[in-house]
Amino acid sequence: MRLFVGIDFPPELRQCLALLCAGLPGARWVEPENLHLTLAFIGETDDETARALDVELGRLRAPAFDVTLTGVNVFGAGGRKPRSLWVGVEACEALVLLQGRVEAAMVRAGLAPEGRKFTPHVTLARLKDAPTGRLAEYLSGNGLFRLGPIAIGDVVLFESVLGRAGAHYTALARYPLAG
Ligand code: 2AM
Repeated sequence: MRLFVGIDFPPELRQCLALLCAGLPGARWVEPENLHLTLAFIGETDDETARALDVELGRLRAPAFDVTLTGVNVFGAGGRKPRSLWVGVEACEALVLLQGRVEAAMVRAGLAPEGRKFTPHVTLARLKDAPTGRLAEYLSGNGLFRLGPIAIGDVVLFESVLGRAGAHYTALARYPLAG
């Protein structure tokens, strides 16, 4: 099983985000139903570890909170070869706290923590040779994008199934945050 832990959004909010998924050549857009915020990528996992992770995530205690999505940006070698396009998240201590607790749950389940700095984001597209000028236009044209506050009431354990048309994400379990 290929797993990750994240946050999903209600369909109407995914539809708002999906409005950003157009107008850039070289972008392979994420399907609206797949739009999510990754807290921790786990990767290929055996059943026993997956069960241990489920138990530990079930023990996770963290408060529910609101997030606001804001702005658009790219990841990739110093901006010269951008490889993914994403929507950012306004600074949110509760989200950082939650991500730390998810990593702690992973470690208790016998998994290695991610190790890299958490940059909360919602990936909109993978980029392949997006023309520099068009990308700059896209980023400045959507720079004021803002969506929220969005109430986050649970954390989701997702399975990622890789198919020919790309990955499809299925929610395997939900862990409620404290009201
Ligand atoms: P990304 O969207 O920011 O690229 C499921 O694959 C999720 O896990 C993706 O949203 C992806 O984040 C994240 N992820 C993190 N590291 C990954 C990796 N090495 N391979 C695939 N996905 C990864």
